[in-house]
Amino acid sequence: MPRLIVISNRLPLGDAPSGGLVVALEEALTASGGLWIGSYGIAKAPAPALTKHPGANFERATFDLTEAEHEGYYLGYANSVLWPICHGRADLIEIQPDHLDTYRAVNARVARLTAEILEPDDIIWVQDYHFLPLATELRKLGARNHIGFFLHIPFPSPQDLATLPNAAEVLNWLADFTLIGLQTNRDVFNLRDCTRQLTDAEDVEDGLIHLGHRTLNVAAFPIGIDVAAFTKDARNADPDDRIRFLTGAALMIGVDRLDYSKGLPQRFRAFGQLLEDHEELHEKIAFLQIAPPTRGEMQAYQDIREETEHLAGRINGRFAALNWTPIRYIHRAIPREVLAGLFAQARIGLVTPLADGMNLVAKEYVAAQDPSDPGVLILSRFAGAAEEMEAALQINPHDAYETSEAIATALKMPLEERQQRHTALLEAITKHDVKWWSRTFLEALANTA
Ligand code: GDG
Repeated sequence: MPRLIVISNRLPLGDAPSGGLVVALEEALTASGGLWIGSYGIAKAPAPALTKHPGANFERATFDLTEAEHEGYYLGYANSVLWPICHGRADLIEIQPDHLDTYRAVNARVARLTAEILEPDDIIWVQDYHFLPLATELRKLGARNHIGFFLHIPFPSPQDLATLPNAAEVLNWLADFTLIGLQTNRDVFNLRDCTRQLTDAEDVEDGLIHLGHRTLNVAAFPIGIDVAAFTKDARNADPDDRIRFLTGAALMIGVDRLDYSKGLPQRFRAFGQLLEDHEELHEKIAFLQIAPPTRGEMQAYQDIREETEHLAGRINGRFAALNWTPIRYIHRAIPREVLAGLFAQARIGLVTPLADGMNLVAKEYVAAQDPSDPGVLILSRFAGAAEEMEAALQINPHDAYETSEAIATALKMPLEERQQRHTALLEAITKHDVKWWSRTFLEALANTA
């Protein structure tokens, strides 16, 4: 079995409970004597070679970034240009030529560090938008290995990608990967459309796109969760960690990194609309929003935090009663087991991003439900998960009326309909769970010429 090398921006280190990607990849890494490479910390002068970190079932190795690289590669080109473009927010991009230079330079260095330890039959799997040029850089160094790529976030439309000064270059970078995995069919369509419109690619028969001397190999591999493990966490959750003092109100939960793509202000406005239109629901619903901080050093994230806090305060100020707080807003991370128990307790899971590659919270909420009395998932049509989770109550998150009426519908939904929807959703997330995702991608990569 060829050795698997995974490259991602962050390396899972320490004893923290395993994240989704680790669960997905551990088996293949362990079985193949594999290696995971990722960034570690900030250093004045990055080490000239990868640093090894023993202690896992597979090898782990890291590289450091300088302060300037963190600024230009991570905060700059990756998160102030690529992230907003991929989430339909070209209005937020901050184009700075030196950030692109730094992004290229970090990718070139990671390629060089990888090439130093690379064997000819290793299989490489690169994760996410931090490493778009990595295959190009590895090819320049002579690597002829199978190199796969998976994009966790949406692939932009041609109109959005065209706002990049180097749109054609980005598409050419991608063509150097052996196989490109995207979350949904919509993303595959966008990538093909971008390549046709923004490069001099040629279409050949069977829908194959040729770019220079290479063929673009792209397909959808929707990522999933470890359903059984999450269900178990939910069943075993400590009852003391649940919300007490609901005084008869049904719990509605939202869990999202505090990112502008997640649509928190729109969600809060929709909840305000519900309370405005449905006085009979006052004190009958309590909304818990958990929103751990992320990328807090960036202005766009400080703005979304301020807007969200302002709205929560306004809605509570307007509608709260002595024994009822409409919105509980928590701006910090909650332990995973506690989260699973809260999902189980919640009558409604509210997942309303404006754009999202997949959205695992939607799948976790479904996995946590008691099949004999399940809650209702309200899901944005713009989450990648909407393609598979047709049995959710799907809404347009920009429409506060539609969203608020969906909440009212969910609260009234009879048991039989809740069960039918839950059975269909559970089937969908079980069919494409996280192990299916990694196995299917790696098989396809091995079989791509
Ligand atoms: C990217 C794409 C794609 C959240 N808050 C807490 C917490 N979480 C966990 C959730 C879930 C994960 O973090 C978030 O995953 P999502 O999929 O919802 O979103 P992103 O972080 O934006 O992930 C996304 C994903 O990559 C995978 O491809 O689905 O579209 O944007 O597992 O439960 N976990 C704990 N405490 C929290 O407070 N313990």
